[in-house]
Amino acid sequence: MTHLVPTPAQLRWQQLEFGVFIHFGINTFAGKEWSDGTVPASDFNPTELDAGTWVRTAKEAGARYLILTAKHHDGFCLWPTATTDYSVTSSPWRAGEGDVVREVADACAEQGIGLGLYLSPWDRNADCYGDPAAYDDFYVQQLTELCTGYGPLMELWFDGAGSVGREYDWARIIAVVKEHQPHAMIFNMGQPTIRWVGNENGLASDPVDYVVDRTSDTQYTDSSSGLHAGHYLPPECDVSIRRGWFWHPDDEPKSVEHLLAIYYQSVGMGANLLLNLPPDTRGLIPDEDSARLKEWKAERDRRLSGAVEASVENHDGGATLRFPAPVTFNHLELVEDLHSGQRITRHMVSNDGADLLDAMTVGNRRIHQLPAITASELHVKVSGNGGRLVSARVYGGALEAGVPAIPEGYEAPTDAPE
Ligand code: FUL
Repeated sequence: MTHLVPTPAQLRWQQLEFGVFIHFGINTFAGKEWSDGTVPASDFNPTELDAGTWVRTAKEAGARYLILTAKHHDGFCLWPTATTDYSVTSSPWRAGEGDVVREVADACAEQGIGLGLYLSPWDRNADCYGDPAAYDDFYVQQLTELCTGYGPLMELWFDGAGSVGREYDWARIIAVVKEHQPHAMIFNMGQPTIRWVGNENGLASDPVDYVVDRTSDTQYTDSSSGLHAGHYLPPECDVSIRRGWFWHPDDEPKSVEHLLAIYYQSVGMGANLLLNLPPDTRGLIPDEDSARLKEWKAERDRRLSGAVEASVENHDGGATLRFPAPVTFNHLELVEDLHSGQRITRHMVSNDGADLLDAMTVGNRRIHQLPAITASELHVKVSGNGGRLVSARVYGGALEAGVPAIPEGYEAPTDAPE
């Protein structure tokens, strides 16, 4: 068993835990999830676009980074690129002088959160797409513009949709990132440093392994990555607050309960959560979505209130957690020391000889919701060579809180939307 260690940038990224995804572009105005590159650029005309409110909403929900679709599969560019006319420059918005990427980058910098960009490899507008060498040039130029024009980026999102069977010149593409944004995480393709969790429901499942053999467990497999045995690639769980990634008038935000279930099964399992908030045709996040986010954040805070920190004494095969006095709680949070890699493969917690839980990985942060119990000491039995906890705490601020569930029958859209 290998114990590949994270780079400092990977660890920092994992500790950010939660980011907001922004899907915004020509699709917003066409009412589509995927458009085919023929929707006129003149349709892009947000009436009240205010990137500062996007970032504020993200921050208020607890997000520590934001990823914007600079270009989706339709090829429409949210910045004034020199590579194509199919961009904000050909739109009436800000009289063709606007730059959404700039406004978002400035807002992120002002409000102190990290910025990441999504640049779809699949491009349904570019004339040169059918000529792989010419398109690699075009794509490298777009990526260079984004990597050099907008300050530090913390993540580049390379989406695999539409690219099955297509070989891009990943060595060249990744070299651009390495040269200009060496600390940025690379999502999913090329030479990834983080991976897709494998579904669009925002859900990880136990065990959440950071060292894996492959990047994509399902449909968007990248054959060119060259990854085989054992790479440290922590997962990111992407999901939209609505059904669609882009805004549609008849769509609605998920319930607080659904969002809570997602939180426990992503951040609470040691994976990052990337929650999409689609701005509407005004260029604003709909009020009902902002209100839902506030309720969700308040409920998370309520559940994770009344924290009592335990002292942690690691020993061979486990750890003893001691509280200053007997404490009543229904949440237990454990943090693994990841500096020498992810080592804990299983952990079992007991109190006074009674078993409380039996689960697999711990990782960056594992949150267990339990029936309320009072204890002054807990014993954690750990499997996995040299696994150590760095901290442990319990929360008892909402002892009556129920276990949230994903609504029955809910399934994220899976088919390619046309
Ligand atoms: C998918 C895309 O096809 C969707 O439109 C969306 O961008 C999602 C996050 O990734 O692969």
